[in-house]
Amino acid sequence: MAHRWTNDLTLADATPEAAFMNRRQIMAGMAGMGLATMAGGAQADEGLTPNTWDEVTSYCNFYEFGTGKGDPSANAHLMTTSPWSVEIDGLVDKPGSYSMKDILSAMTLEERIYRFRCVEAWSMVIPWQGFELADLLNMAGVQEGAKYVAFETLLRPSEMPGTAYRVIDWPYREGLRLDEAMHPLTIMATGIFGKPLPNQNGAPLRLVVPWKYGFKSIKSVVKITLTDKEPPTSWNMANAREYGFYSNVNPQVDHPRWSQASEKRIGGGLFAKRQPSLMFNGYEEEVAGMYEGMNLAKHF
Ligand SMILES: Nc1nc2c(c(=O)[nH]1)N[C@H]1C(S)=C(S)[C@@H](COP(=O)(O)O)O[C@H]1N2
Ligand SMILES: [Mo]
Repeated sequence: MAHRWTNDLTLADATPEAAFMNRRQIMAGMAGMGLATMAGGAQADEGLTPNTWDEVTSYCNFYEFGTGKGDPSANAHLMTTSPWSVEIDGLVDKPGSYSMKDILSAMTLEERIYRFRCVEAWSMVIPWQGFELADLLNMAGVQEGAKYVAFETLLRPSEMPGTAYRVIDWPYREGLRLDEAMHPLTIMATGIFGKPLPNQNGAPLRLVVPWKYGFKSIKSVVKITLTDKEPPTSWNMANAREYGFYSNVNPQVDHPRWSQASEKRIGGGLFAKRQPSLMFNGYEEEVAGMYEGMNLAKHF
């Protein structure tokens, strides 16, 4: 499903919802034959039946627009997402301001259906469109000595009513180790369900790291910095005891205030059973090697 982005072709043209639905049926059929359809370990099993558009776009966390699950869908229309550019700086060969247009014309968009697991112990399955973060970082030219990647979300208080409250120290900041950032499962998403990313889901460009808790998947990114030091991250700064830098999904390491052993699948209905959470959110085979020899309870 790899697809070359051109400026006269919108993502909706590339993957209209009807075609997407057909693809879902095809995937369901392949699942029946026991075939894996996705690179990167995402198998077409029952657990990967995507959530609905309404679930993904109305049950959100985007604290810049309020802390309620419905606040982002109610308020994120206030955010201007065009024009948009991303500042890429630090240990790169070509630092500068990259416009969304320049980025999209250079990147190959593809579809990735990923499990998404929030640290609050709920989960969804989301069909993203986007490109590998590695491609963007390689475009900027990662210099020797870079060990981490830091990200920042737009901070525009006039369009973000939630930033009037110091729930966290704005702007929202996240970070990855360089090998995590360069991993082929790590994408920058530009769309969901074959449509451009709605503002509440982090338009026009948001990180998706499927083996980590959802808060690592920072939305509406305006700045990417390559650095040699572990960067400060918003949730870790807010409460280091509860939110570690790594935040890999790990059913064996509980949050100090709740168990991470199971999760509630959004849309499962009021009486749905919780489902067991998976090590690295089901991507263990692909990513565990990056953490070999690390004490995952200590580096949580
Ligand atoms: N800038 C920013 N990014 C953010 C958040 C946020 O509040 N602000 N919330 C995070 C959390 S806790 C989760 S679970 C996911 C939710 O993504 P979704 O609403 O698209 O499902 O976004 C993450 N990225
Ligand atoms: Mo989250």
